[in-house]
Amino acid sequence: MAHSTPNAAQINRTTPSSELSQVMAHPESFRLLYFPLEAQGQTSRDLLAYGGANWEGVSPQNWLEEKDKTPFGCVPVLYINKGDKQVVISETHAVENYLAKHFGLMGDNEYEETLIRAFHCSSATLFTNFQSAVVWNMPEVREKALEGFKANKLAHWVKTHERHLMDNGNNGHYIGNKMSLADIRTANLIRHFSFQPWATELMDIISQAPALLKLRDTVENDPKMHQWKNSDEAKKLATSTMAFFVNPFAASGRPTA
Ligand SMILES: N[C@@H](CCC(=O)N[C@@H](CS)C(=O)NCC(=O)O)C(=O)O
Repeated sequence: MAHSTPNAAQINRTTPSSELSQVMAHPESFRLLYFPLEAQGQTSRDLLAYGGANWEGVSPQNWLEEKDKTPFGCVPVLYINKGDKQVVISETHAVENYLAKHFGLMGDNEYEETLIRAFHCSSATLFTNFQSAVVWNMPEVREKALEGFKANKLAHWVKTHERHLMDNGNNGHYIGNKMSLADIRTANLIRHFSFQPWATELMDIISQAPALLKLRDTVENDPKMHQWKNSDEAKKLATSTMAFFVNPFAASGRPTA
């Protein structure tokens, strides 16, 4: 979709922060800038869809030009609008935490919120571990890195998350009996593995963890999530994500050897 990226290289320090906070508390619409892939942008999209927000997802048209208009030179970036005011926030965790809190997905009290942040952090960290150790590693060492990732980081994540989910009654949620940011992040992580060229071997490991599968299914079968995932936009993102990760270097212009 054509759009122009506002210049948010500098954080707004002229408008009183109390006014900007009001924009965040009572937003009229959102725009999320991310590449046309699920990956690191998908949890924010899911949160916007789940929350029934007035939002649109846009992709960079000319990334090299737009990069310097973002706060940290990377996406996702969330533009929050109210009247003629706009708040721009960046960094995945900041965006996801804001959206989740705004849509009531951070538990019922500080203890639950902290646990949700912990589960979220654990799954988000495994995602970045996987991306740097395997996906973006040099092609000649990738298979070996994958073996290490499966045996160590992934095995440990599966073991600990499965235990905590079982302790919560294997009800498809990390905390109590309701959806949270952590549930959505983990469902996306599992989905991310299923989009990889090594999906079968990664999913073989996760398939041995029934509570993790139950969580994924609970998130995906939630009526609001199901409707969003079956929209043309979401289906297109799933297709392009799968195609992208067959050879991520092809799109980035780095060596493919
Ligand atoms: N620390 C950032 C990292 C985000 C990130 O790595 N974004 C990637 C896409 S997944 C990006 O913008 N890559 C383009 C670039 O670095 O030029 C966050 O957590 O949001």
